[in-house]
Amino acid sequence: MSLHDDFVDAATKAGKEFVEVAKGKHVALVTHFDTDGLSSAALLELAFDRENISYVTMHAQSLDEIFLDSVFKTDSDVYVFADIGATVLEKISEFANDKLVFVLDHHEPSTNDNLHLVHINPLVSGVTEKNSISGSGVCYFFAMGMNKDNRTLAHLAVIGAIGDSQEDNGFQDLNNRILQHAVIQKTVVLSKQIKLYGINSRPLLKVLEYSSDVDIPGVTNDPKGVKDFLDDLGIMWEWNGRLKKWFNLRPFEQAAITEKILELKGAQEDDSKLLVYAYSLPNAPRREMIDIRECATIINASGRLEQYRVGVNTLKGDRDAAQIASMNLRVYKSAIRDALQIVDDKRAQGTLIENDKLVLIDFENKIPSSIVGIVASILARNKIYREGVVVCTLGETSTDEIKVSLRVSLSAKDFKLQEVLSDAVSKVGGTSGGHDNAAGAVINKDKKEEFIESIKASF
Ligand SMILES: [Mn+2]
Repeated sequence: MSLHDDFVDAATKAGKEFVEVAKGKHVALVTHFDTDGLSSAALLELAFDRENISYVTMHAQSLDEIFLDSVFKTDSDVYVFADIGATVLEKISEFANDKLVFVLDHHEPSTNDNLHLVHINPLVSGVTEKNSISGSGVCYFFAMGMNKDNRTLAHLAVIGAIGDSQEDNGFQDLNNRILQHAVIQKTVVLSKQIKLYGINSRPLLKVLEYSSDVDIPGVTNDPKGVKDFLDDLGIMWEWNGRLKKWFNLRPFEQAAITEKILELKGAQEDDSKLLVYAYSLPNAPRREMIDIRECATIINASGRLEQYRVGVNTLKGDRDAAQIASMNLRVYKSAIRDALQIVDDKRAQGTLIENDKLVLIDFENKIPSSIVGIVASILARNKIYREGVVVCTLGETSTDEIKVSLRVSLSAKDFKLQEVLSDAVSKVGGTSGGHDNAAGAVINKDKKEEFIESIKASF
């Protein structure tokens, strides 16, 4: 048996064990707040429903003591952590006392000690390759142990894996097994498609104009070229005054566009780079969620805006939730635009802390604190700062705390951001976590100035 089989075995056995004790009882479910975490929640909730297990679901970006305390105060019969928990196993077991806990995760475990909890993790089973399986994938095999009928939920684990960027022109072994289950269940349709992003959500004209991934000669970044291109193929880009989208085209028109693009690219690149796998959800609650990549982006936005229930219910197929989720994506994108505008404004006013080692932006309460991390990542990736400049962003949470994110620009090496941050946090109190080139913390609002001074002194 391979290590992959060992892992699947461990996960399904745990699922079987779980259902025996949890049937007809109450479960507290805690998941990560990103697409993979929300997919884990949707998958497990549907599996719980099938067994008459009642539940309360909570979501978090990281597990601090206040949060764990509230989890174990729910007085549930069983506790399940999904796509979260592996990095704080000791802390969980401390709060759990003798309660029955399952941790279903794929993050690096904080200990190998056999604590008093069931920990299902590919890394524990010795599966060490990167991107082998997502948190929701772990939940999928666990749910298969609960009841084989849960194979109808495989598509949720495919969404989670794509949300965690585990797809790279196909999947690794464990994810691939899940994909096969979903394809057989017809909950995911697999096809090869020209590499155009936003194909179901943006008008065809825009999809072609912004096709920088493919870089079509005479078409990409050329609005007139796009129209000429479609005219030549005899394809109309609008109908009754509405701009057409890819799904409005007939299959032969889609094929003609694909062929023409491959022809225009000629011998420059081989087709395998231009044609990518497309994963579609035939039962998606809305058109723009048919493409799993787009669906994952939409779910992520609801998570970032702390509208977890909207994300989970959308994944469970709720049409009303899906409508709000689509709106949330627009809200999220505009929040990011606002944040970047604030940076420009502050720079113009000279109120930005910016030198050749550190850029520090205090967003106060002007953006949702849940996006300070992503904004720091965007700034660090944007090539506006030279390699190795540390970007620090701060924002106020709704509970009057300060969320801090640290990133290093252009993935410079030899940084120990987590150490630097935990040093600074240890002086003012609070919690921190992360790794060498991305770290985050939560501190008390009263300690903000002191903390900023300490970070400034660190670089
Ligand atoms: Mn994950």
